[in-house]
Amino acid sequence: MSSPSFPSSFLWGAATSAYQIEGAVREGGRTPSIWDTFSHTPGRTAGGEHGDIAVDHYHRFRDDVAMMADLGLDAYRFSVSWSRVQPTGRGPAVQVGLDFYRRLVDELLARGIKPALTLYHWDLPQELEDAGGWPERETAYRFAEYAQIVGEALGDRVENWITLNEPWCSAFLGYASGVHAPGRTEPEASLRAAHHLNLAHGLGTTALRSVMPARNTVALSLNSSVVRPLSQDPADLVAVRTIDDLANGIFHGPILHGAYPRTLFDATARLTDWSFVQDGDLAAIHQPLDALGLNYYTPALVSAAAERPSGPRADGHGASEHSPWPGADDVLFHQSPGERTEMGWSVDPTGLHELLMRYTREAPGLALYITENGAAYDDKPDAEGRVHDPERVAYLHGHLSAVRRAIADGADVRGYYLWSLMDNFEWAYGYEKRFGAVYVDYGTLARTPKSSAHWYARAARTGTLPAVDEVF
Ligand code: PNW
Repeated sequence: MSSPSFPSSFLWGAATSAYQIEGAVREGGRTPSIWDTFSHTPGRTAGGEHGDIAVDHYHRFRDDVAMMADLGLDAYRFSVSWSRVQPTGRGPAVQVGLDFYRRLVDELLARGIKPALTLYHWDLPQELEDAGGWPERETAYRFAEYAQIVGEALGDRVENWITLNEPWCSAFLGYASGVHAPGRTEPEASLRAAHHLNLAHGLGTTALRSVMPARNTVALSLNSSVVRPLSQDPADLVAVRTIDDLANGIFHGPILHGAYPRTLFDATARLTDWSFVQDGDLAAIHQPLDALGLNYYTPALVSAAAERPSGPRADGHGASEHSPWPGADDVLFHQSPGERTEMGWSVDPTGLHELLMRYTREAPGLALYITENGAAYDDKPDAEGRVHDPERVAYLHGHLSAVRRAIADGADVRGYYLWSLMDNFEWAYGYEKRFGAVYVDYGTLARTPKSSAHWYARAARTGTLPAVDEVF
């Protein structure tokens, strides 16, 4: 049975990030980022795993680009390692670092693949963390300088730019729950981090525009949550509001509308008076965007809690006694119904449709991209070395169908980047969680497209979704 088509200009892409795939952490003058430090600190990542070698993309990028071309991808989203380009997080750039990305981009362009460059996917130069990290305002200024350097170097060949990936994770997993680098558990500092990430986005956008051709686009990627109430009880609806502010409004408020939600100030009043927001900051943050990137995996289900329960939380954000939701001690997270991926995240494509429609209302006329969507499954090669991943095919089919439905309902969705091109270092979970459409053998580092990669390649080629049981 054939399905309705996507617009012919729809971009079929895949995404990765620097620390998760590159390896070569000491080459070309690169210095440690907070993820090098964190992953080499005992007890921080599963099995003590780290990205020293990762999937060795730094040395294999030509083959990886050839593989993308074989899969018929239109677009590839990658990130730049800040400390490869500016080892101390300040001052002049290292040419070797910039050259790596220039070669990668040229290889992509030669194969007709559009690069989408993310400036910051969580790997802050350690020196900047030693000076205080994102809770310090200075880090936002450093980011703007770094953005300008990369914009000057690559603005002539990269059209699509993303300032930050998922500032929620940087601020709240990094500085509140501490399950991500730098592993700090300071609720007040995490709110300052969120504001300085917003400021970095705004100043970075302005810096990019000052050095790049006007045709280039600047966006950011949010892991905006779809937050649902456990019941229609008014207290549960307040819980939704609180989490929606802390997950979404704290970023899209200032970025899209030039203001933080008032209810966010109420919820966090016990922790901070927000006096770190200086005059002019909101105007600096509120820069026109060319597009908004949305990363979607699973919805959240919340209720009000009479008192904070003890024991591990059910929010799927990793094991920590410390909450990534500062000020929301009165909110309880529940496991959403339905089937789950290896991450324990429920599979629910209706959340993606809801998210796209929400941002269509929130930012009328703004182009939207899904800059990440995908799932981890326990993939294993069979006797012939083939990797069959019907669950991932079903996940992609369901979520791409939701995207198409949103387009039919009026959402201006321009493209989709599957997370991830290939298996890689899944942060605190190490290498055990496989998100790739391409399987990586961690012994040999050989790449083998899974059946989902072949399925996706067919979708990209035809602009329609093959049936889930079609295997290529
Ligand atoms: C995103 N959460 O991470 C990242 O952008 C990717 O680098 C990552 O590999 C991918 O999704 C899969 O995890 C997230 O706890 C990590 O809500 C954690 C959360 C959300 C996104």
